[in-house]
Amino acid sequence: LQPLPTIFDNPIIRYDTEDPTNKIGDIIYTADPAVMVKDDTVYLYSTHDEQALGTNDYRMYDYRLWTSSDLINWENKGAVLRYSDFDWARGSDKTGNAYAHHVIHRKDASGKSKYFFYVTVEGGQTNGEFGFAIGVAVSDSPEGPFEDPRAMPMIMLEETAQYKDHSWRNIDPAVFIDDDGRAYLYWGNKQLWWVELENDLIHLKGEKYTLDAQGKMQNRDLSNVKINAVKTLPNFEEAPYVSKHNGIYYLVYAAGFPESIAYATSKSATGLWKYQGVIMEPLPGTSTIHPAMFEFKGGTFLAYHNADLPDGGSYRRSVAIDRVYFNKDGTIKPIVRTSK
Ligand code: FUB
Repeated sequence: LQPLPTIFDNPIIRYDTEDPTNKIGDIIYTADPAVMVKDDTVYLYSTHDEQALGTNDYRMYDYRLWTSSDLINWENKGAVLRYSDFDWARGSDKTGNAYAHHVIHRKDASGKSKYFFYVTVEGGQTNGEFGFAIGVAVSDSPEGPFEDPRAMPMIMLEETAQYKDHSWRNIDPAVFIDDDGRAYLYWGNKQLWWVELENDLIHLKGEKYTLDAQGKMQNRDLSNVKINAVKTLPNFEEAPYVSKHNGIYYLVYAAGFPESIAYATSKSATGLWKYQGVIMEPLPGTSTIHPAMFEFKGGTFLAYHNADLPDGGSYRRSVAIDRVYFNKDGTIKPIVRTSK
């Protein structure tokens, strides 16, 4: 058995290239890691920063997939989903920026695995106001192609209308499937929200709708849907990520601005979340940090992003991984950042 890595050649994603070893080619900037583990393979889905040097805004059009069986060697699987794959995605600047996302898998009734890709893209508003919305695309393969089964977002601006001033309040989806099979969608900026999902993982629990002749959702009615706000997380900024380790539920998130990584623990996926502190301080050169905590071959790891590639910055970020170590009481030791 190969020992699990404790030191990483961070950032782990450096080049966009035909070379599947990710060792040569043009520099690629990646951010917002979301990790899915299946059959001894780690599927790391990242966003993709394409901003020109010296310009201060996000330019993000597609989602990239990187796979590994040892967390050291990464294979570049290219772009597996784009904002333009969502018919409703369109921002005020006629683009549809593809912000952070999450990918999970679950077997359907016939025992076949399905892959669910939750995204943040601009568009989909019904009231003429532009903002970010959360959607989902589904595939039979972790490498896609992913298709939008709803043809409309899951969460739009009106669902969180208490925060009217804030058009990017519905970002950063993370889905957690509990041991009893119930699934929850978490998301938010400044305010953390969660909602239970239907078994199909593409509708909100209680969501009503009709289908038109083309099978597209219409007449959406959320009057029976309960959208919950979590109030116990100090400095919650964005990027929630829920996972379970040794019987404890963990919620890691980006806190404050510039962002650090903080976390909370709970006895259930629905809270009450108890704040436990900061495990990584803000990083040089980037105001965001976007954590994802996952288990692989018996170890626990934290993926996040830094700005450590040449010409890196807040809009030219890079995915990194480090090891997570727990204290006996389940609290997390401060993460030690490594590089080679
Ligand atoms: O990458 C765009 C946004 O920056 C993400 O949605 C946030 O989590 C932050 O990383």
